[in-house]
Amino acid sequence: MRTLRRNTLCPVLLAGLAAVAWPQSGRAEAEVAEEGLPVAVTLSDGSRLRGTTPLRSVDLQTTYAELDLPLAKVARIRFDPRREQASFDLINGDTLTGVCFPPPLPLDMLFGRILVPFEHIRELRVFPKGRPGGLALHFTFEEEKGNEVEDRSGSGHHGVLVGEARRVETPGGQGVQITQPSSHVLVPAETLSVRGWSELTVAVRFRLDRYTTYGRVLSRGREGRGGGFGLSVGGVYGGRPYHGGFSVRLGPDQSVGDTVPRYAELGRWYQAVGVYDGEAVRLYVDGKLVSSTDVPDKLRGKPLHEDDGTDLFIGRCATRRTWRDTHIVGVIDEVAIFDRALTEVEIGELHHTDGDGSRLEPPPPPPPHSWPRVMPRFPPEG
Ligand SMILES: [Ca+2]
Repeated sequence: MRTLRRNTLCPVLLAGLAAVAWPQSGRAEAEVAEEGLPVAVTLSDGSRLRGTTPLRSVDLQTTYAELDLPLAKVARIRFDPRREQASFDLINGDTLTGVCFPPPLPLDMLFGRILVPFEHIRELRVFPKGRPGGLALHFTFEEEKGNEVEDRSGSGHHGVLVGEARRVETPGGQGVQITQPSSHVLVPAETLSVRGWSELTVAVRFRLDRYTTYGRVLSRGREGRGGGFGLSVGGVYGGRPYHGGFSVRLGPDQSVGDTVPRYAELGRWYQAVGVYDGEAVRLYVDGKLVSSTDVPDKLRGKPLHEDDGTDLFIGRCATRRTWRDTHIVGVIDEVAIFDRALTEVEIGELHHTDGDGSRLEPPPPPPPHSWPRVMPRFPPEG
């Protein structure tokens, strides 16, 4: 085990540890990997490290108490440049500030364990879900019975077909067709919440057969109030094309996102991917970046916010539940949600590569019977 010291933060030197930094046996490595919390560390010089840490808690001295905060309840820790204050964003949306002098952070990376002194750390983000690749929900709509929609990520975020939503043939086997205002796929609030997530990626494949007002493909919210994210492809309003976009909610009345001109032609399959990484909100269509909005300074790095009772609607708007034109008319397939920001390379692979690594023809036309599956694992950031 080695301690990362001042002026030794360059990736070249870190990589140089590779040959000597496999101290544990294979069994011990597996135990650490199973138990460790995924984290991303931003250092004072701006470089970023990803890995897992076996650290369970951090002491924080506030003006009123000394707290031993479980790291699994923390979304983000920020240190001010003079190290006089630390700010803890918790997964329930609370923020605590105080004085914090923890021991060096043990970080298990691709090449073994290093110790990162906290005086080098500007920001630490924690990903409490702990699944490989951060996949939190995956709907393929294949081989299912009744109205149940199975979450293939293993996270238990199952959904249900509502109203007239029904399974139909797609280039990826089966998907869900939506034709009625009262129809959608529902993942209820008690099943999935994105509150407190530091990062997010959502992906969906769809085909529109007719335009409605918003083209709201993925929508979190409860009646009258939006949730952690929303993704629209656009529609028609007053006879004119209506914009689409991807946005995230970072506070009760604070959303960040971008609007883009309606991009979906009728009758053609697309894949849309929305990403939030704390710094920017991005929208990709068919693997290519189409918009990017920087998060304002005062909101930068904030975790996602949403209220209790926030559902996920797939195929219609979750907030205007009584309106008759906020659904889509079309077909949806391959919905995936990750609790981390996928890189541009990973998004390209998500679009073009299936789990076995075989290449697919780029759309259009849609490939016949072999859509990409979400990859079970991802290479670490280089
Ligand atoms: Ca499918």
